Amino acid sequence: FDFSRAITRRPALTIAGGLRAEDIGNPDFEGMLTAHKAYVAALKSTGAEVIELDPLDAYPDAQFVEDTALCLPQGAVLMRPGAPSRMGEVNEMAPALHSYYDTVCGIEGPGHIEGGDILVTGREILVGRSDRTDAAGVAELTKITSDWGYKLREVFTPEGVLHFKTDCSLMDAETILSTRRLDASGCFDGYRVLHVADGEEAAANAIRFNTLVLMAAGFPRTAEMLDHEGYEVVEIDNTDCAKLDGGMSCLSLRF
Ligand code: CIR
Repeated sequence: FDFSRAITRRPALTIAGGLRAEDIGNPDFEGMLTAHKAYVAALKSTGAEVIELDPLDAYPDAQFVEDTALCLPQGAVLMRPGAPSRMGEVNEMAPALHSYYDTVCGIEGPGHIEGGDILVTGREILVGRSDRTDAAGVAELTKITSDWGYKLREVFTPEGVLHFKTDCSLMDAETILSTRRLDASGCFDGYRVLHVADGEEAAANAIRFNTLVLMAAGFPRTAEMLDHEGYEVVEIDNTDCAKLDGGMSCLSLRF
């Protein structure tokens, strides 16, 4: 959770074309832009460099940059999204990664894997199989990361949940913030687990970024619990991103 950089991409005017599991109305472009600016400002306030890429009108989900790559100290791995409409976002991300990394490799397929399903902890890489991430994608990533000395463990994203990290986030090397439903699967046994408050499941997609925890606004009991645990919480309006199933982690690649 110690990062010197983050890559973000400003939302495109075409955001209403973004994917969503359930239609609860179109996101508002201005609202999303304002929230995005607050998100970038919070990242920058920790002293990190934030690279802000231009919007991509052809890819309405492209602001959710996290799904296009996995950034590790040894190198970056370009993903192979399970959502066909998001496949082209990967090539759009490649140049930015090449300018910061000597080693950039990619998932060649036939499998699929999206960054939202990958949680890197202090001791391992957890990858949740989901509708977007399959066994072949996990196997290909395992090969790459084992060469870099990582232990990768395949786990499962709960039914009906978009990504593994929709339901969890890393608070520090040993501490995970999780929904009860995900923790009940046993995938975090051996970690210190903090549960989001019941009814506040959408608060689980947070990020620890240097000294801060960025979380979606509107989940007061979870925010208070994190505050009591000693974390410095910054709340960001996630109203419009939530309409596209997006949250705090999706909006940046952190390294
Ligand atoms: C999608 O369905 O792919 C986008 N509308 C939302 C992606 C959110 N990404 C993430 O949780 N890592």
